Amino acid sequence: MGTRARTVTPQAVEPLAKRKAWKALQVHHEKIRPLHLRELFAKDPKRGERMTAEAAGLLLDYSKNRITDETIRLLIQLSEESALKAQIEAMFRGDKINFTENRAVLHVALRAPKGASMLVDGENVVPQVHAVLDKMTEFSDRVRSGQWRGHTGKRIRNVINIGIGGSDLGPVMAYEALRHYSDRTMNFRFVSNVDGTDFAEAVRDLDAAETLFIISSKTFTTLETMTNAHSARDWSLAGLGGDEKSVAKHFVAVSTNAQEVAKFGIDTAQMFGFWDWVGGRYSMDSAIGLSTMVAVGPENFQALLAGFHQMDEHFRTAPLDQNLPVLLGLFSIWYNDFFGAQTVAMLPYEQYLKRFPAYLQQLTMESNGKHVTISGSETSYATGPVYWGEPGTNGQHSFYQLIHQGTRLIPCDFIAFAQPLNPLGRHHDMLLANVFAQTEALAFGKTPEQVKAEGTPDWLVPHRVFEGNRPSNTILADRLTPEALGKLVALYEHSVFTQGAIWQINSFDQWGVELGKVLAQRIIPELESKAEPTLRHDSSTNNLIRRYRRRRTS
Ligand code: G6Q
Repeated sequence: MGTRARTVTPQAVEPLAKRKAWKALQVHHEKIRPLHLRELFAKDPKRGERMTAEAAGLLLDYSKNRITDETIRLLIQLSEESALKAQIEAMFRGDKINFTENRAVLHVALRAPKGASMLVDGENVVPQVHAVLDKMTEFSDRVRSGQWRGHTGKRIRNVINIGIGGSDLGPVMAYEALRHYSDRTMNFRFVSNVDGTDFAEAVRDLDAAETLFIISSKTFTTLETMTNAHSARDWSLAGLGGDEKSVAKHFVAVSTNAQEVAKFGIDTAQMFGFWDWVGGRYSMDSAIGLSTMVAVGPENFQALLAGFHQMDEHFRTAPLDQNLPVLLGLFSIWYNDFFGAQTVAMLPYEQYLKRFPAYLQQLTMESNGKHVTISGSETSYATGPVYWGEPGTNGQHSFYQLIHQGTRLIPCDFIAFAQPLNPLGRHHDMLLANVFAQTEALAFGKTPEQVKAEGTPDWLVPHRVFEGNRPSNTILADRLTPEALGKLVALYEHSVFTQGAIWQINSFDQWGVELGKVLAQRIIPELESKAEPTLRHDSSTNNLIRRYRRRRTS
C-alpha cells in the first residue's frame, strides 16, 4: 500500500467523490442541466471564438459543450485537487505508475528526440529507442529499395503484419490513415483473428516468394498470433519448396521476448525489440510500427514521431485550461459522471481515418475500463465510457438519427481537415459543410416554431422537432500528414491519462485481456480430444461443447 501510494502521489489517494471540486460540480450540474446551448450562445456572441484552444496546429472548438466558464473553472480545480500535474510528471519521470504490473509507462520516450533523457530504473532509455529506430530504418530502406530479396531472389511486394490487439490495431489504423503516403507498388495486409478466414483471405492471391511476414507480439505467446504465425510459416514453406532456410528471408519479429522468437525459428538478429514499459495499446510508434515504416518510409515515420512529441510537450507544459488533452479528458468526465452519458461518438470526417474509432476503442476502453481504484476499493462513480464511431458522412445516414432525436445524450468528437489529400471537384467543401452542419444541428436543433414555419402540419411537428443541446467537440487540423496523425493519437492517449488520473484508476494494466488469454486454453483440448472428454463446465457450456463436437466438419 505504502509503495503504491508513493508511486502515484499522496493526494491521489483521497477519494474522488469527497473532493471539494467534485461536490461543487454536482451542485453546479444542477444549474447547467436546464440551460440550452441556444441561450449560452445568445448570451455570449464571442463564445465560439473564446471557447477554443490550439496546440501544435490542432484547433479544439469546445464551445458547443454544455458548459460555462464556471464549469471549466471547477473542472480545472478538480484536476488540481487530483494532483494531475504531479501525476503527469510521475509518468514522464518513469515512475512505476502501472503499479499492478510494477512497470513504468513511458510511451512518451518512444518519440523523444535523440539526445533527450528519460529514465527507467535510473537508465536513460532514449538511446535504446533510437538504436531500434535505426535498425528499423535500415530494414525498411532495404525492403523498400528492393535490396532485401526473398528466398528465390524476388523482390518483396507484400508485407503481412501478424499480431492482435495492440500489436494490430495501431499498425492497421496507421497504415490506413497514411495510405496516401505509402508505397503503392507494395501490398500491406494485417492478420489478427484466429478465425482461419483472416489468414486465408490475406494470402489467397499472393506469391510466397514475394511475401514477408512481420510477426508482432510483445510476449510472443499470444494464442491468435502464434497460431497465425505457424500457419504463415507453413504457407510460406509450402510456396517455397519447403526449404527451412527461406524463413530467414520471409519472417521478421517484433517482440520483447527473444527466447520465444528464437524458438519459433526467427533469428534474433531479425528481431526488433521494445520494452515492458510500452503497453500494447501505446505501442504503434515503437517497433510495432515496423509495417507502418515500411509502408510510408522512415522519413514519414520520423514525422509521425515528431507529431507525437509535440503533443507530449504540450501536455506536459501547457497550463491546464489551455491543454487540449486535459480539456478533452475533463469534458469526458463531465458528461460521464455528471450527465450520466454512457458513450462518446468518434466521428472523423476523413476516409483515411476509417480505423481510427476502432483504434481509439482499445486505447480508451482497455485503459479506463476499470472499476477498482488504485487503493483497491470499488469506485463510487462511473469510469471509462464506451467509445464508438464511424467516419462521416456515412454515419449520418445510419446512427446519427439516435444522436439527434434519441433519448440518450451522446457527446461527439468531430475530426476534420481543412485540406483534402485527394482534391476532387466540390467534394471537400461538401464534406466540411456536413461537419459544420451536424455540429450546428446537434447544438441548436430545430424548434417547433421553426418546424411550423416551414408549413409542417401540426400532427407532424413533434416528429420533426430537434431539441438540440447535444454537445460536441470539433477538432480541426490543416491536413492529414504523418505529423498530424501523431498529434491526434497523442491527444487521445493523454486524454485517457487525464481521465484515469482523476478517476484514480490504473489506466495501464489489462487483467481482463489476460483472463481471456488463459480461458480458451482450457477448452481447446476438450474440442480436440479424440475420446469424449469429461466436461466440468456449467450445463450450458458443456452442452454447447458437445453439440459442436457432434456437428463440426472433421
Ligand atoms: C494492449 C493489450 C493487448 C495486447 C494483445 C497482444 O494493451 O495488452 O491488446 O496488445 O493481447 O499481445 P502481444 O503483443 O503480447 O501478442
